[in-house]
Amino acid sequence: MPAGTLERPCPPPPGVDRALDAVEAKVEAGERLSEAEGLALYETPDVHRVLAMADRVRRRLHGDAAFYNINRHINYSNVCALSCKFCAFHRKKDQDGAYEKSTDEIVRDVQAAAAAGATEIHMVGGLHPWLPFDWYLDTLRAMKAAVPQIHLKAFTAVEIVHLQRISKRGAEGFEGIKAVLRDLRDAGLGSLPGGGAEVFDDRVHDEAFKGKIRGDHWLDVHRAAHELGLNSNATMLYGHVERRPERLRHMRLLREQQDRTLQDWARAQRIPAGPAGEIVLTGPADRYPLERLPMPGQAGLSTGYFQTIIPLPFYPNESELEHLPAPTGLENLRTLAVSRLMLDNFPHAKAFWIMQTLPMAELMLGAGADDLDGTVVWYDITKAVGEGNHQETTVADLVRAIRGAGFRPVERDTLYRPVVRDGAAWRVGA
Ligand code: V47
Repeated sequence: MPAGTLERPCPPPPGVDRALDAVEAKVEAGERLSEAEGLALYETPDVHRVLAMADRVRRRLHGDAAFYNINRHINYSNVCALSCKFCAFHRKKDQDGAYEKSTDEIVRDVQAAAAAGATEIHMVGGLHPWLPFDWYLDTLRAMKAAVPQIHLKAFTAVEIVHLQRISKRGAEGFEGIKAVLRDLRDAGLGSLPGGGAEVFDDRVHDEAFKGKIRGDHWLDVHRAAHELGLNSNATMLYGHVERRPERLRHMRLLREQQDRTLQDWARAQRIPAGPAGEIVLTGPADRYPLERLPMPGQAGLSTGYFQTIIPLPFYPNESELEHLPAPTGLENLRTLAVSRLMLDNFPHAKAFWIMQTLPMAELMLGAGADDLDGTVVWYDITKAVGEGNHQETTVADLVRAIRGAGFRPVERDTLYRPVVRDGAAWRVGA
C-alpha cells in the first residue's frame, strides 16, 4: 500500500452525492431552495438522502404525528364537457357508464357517512353541461341541513370557473369567481379540494388537458377562496407529458402565492420573512417564537390558505395516454420528498393512499408526508387495484400503516384540528 493512502480523505461511498451538501446545508438552516436546487434533488442518484432530508423537515413541523381523517368522497357526476387526455373518469351524456347522482342520493350518502363517523365529504365531478347553478347551491344546502356538523370540501377550481360561467351572476373575472364562491360558502361549502391543478405549464396544458383552465386561472380561484376565508389544498399531477423542471415551476408558483397569503400572519407570529419576502415554515425551532403552523382563527390570519400539497402520480389505465408508463415507486417517493422540501410554506404534505396505494403511502410517511387522507369508501377517478369503485380502507388499516411507519396516528378534521371521538359522535379537540 503506498505511503499516505490512509491519510487521504475517503472518497464518498458509491451513491453519495457530494453536490447535495450545499442543498442539505440550506435545508438544515431553513433557507428557501431554488428551482435549480430542486432539480439537483430530482437528479441525484442519492434518492434516499433526499427522502431523509424531507423526513427531517416533516418532523420539525409535526414531530411524530401523522394525520388521517374519516371521510367520504362523492363524485356527483362523471358527465363532463371536457375530454382531458389523462382522465379516464369523464363521459359524454349518452355514453356507456355516464351517471349523475340526484340531490336525494347525495343526501343519503352524507347521512350514511355521518352514521359511520365521517367528519368530511369531499365532493367533485365533471363539468356538467346542463345542471344549473341552483342545483349546486340546493345540493350543498340539503347536505348541510341533513348533517350540519359535516365539513363540505367540494369543487375543484375548474368546476368553480364552470359555475361562474353558468351562474349568470353578472360579475366577471376575479370578482365573478368571488361572487360564486361567496354563494357556495353561504350554502355550506367549507373548503376547496386541491384537484384540477395538474401542472402549471402551457405546453403541458395544451398537450394533455387543453380546454381546462390554465395555471394562472387555477391560482386565482384559490386566491379568491383564501380571500373569503376558505382554506384549500393543491395537487400536482405528475408522470405524464410534463418534465421535472415543469413540476418545479408548479411548486414555485404555489409557494409564491402562499408567501403573499401568509404575510400578515407571519408578521403576527414574529416569523421573519426572507430577503425576497419568503416565509419559510420548515426551519429549525428557534426561528419560530410563536406558532410555525397557520391554523384557522389564529392571530394575524384573516384569510384562508393552502393547507396541503398532494402530489398525484399519473394512472395511464384507460386514458388517452395509456401508452405512457406510470411513475415508478422511487419517483413517487422522490416527488413527494422534493415537494415537501420546495413547498416550505405549506403546513402539510399528503400521500393520498388511493393513488399511491396504502403500502406506498406508509413508506411516504418517512419521506415527507404527514397525512394519508381518509377512509374514502367510494372513488371513481382512478383505480389502483381491482375493479369497481369500492375503494375503502378502515381506520384500523390507516392506524396500522401509521404505527408501522413509526408515527403516532392523529385523527384530524378537514382543517387539521384534532378530533375527539365517541363512536360516530365527534368534536374538535384542543
Ligand atoms: O383533479 C385525474 C387527478 C384529481 C387521473 O384536496 C388523475 O384533499 C392520476 O384532487 N391519474 C382528483 N390522477 C383528486 C384530487 C384529490 C384527491 C385527494 C385529496 C384531495 C384534497 C384532492 O385526480 C384530478 C386530477 O388531477 N386525476 N385522472 C389519472 N389518470
